[in-house]
Amino acid sequence: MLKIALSKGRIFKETLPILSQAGIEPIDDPETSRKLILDTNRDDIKLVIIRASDVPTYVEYGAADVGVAGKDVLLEQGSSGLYEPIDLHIAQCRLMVAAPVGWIAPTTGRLRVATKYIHTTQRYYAEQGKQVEVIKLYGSMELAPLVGLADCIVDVVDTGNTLRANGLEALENIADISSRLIVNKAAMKMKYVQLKELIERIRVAVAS
Ligand code: PRT
Ligand code: MG
Repeated sequence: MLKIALSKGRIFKETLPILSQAGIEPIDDPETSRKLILDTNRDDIKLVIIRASDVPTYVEYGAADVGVAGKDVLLEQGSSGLYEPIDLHIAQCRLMVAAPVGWIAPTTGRLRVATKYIHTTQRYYAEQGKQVEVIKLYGSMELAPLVGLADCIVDVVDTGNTLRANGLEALENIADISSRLIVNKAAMKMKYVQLKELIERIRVAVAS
């Protein structure tokens, strides 16, 4: 049995055509079903539906053999305990610093940066030798500079519509983001034949 961990929403939607090309079709639709473990047309493969930020954890602990996770999540949580064999080129976006339009960074004092990517943000500024105060948020980062909680934010940006709607603009690109196939290291040994086959099918599907 192989378990594939996926999050609802854009990752599920964009992974579905790849799985389909690889010969895997879910029986239930996670957007309408309340089931968290979905059967597929293959009785040796199940899909496990979890929060995007929990996918690396499930795969690292072997609760799922493989998963699909955004590079933003992998950068933030560290992925040294995982194999990351394929860039799926889906759910693409950029991890960026954004601030109110016309904002000029102060030359003295500590910058206050609101984000859910606290480790990545800390690392980004540390590499530039800048001391910043990172404020951890769980969502709606765009609000923080508007109400004086922070000077700027670090968040993923796709169209930029959310930034624009809130009078913010992107200033610096920290990383180009896409979703990756991740694989449990022990499973790669124990279920080598099954996993190798799955990975190769997905590789072909992504290339086509
Ligand atoms: O469920 P949970 O809230 O824990 O997770 P999540 O919100 O991170 O999940 P989800 O499904 O929203 O995102 C999953 C992955 O998709 C992320 O980890 C990214 O790798 C990737 N991705 C790609 C994005 C976006 N594009 C994106 N635009 N994730 C989030 N957004 C947000 C962005 O932060 C902004 O607030 O969508 C909003 C709209 O973006 P604009 O620029 O198009 O307006
Ligand atoms: Mg979300």
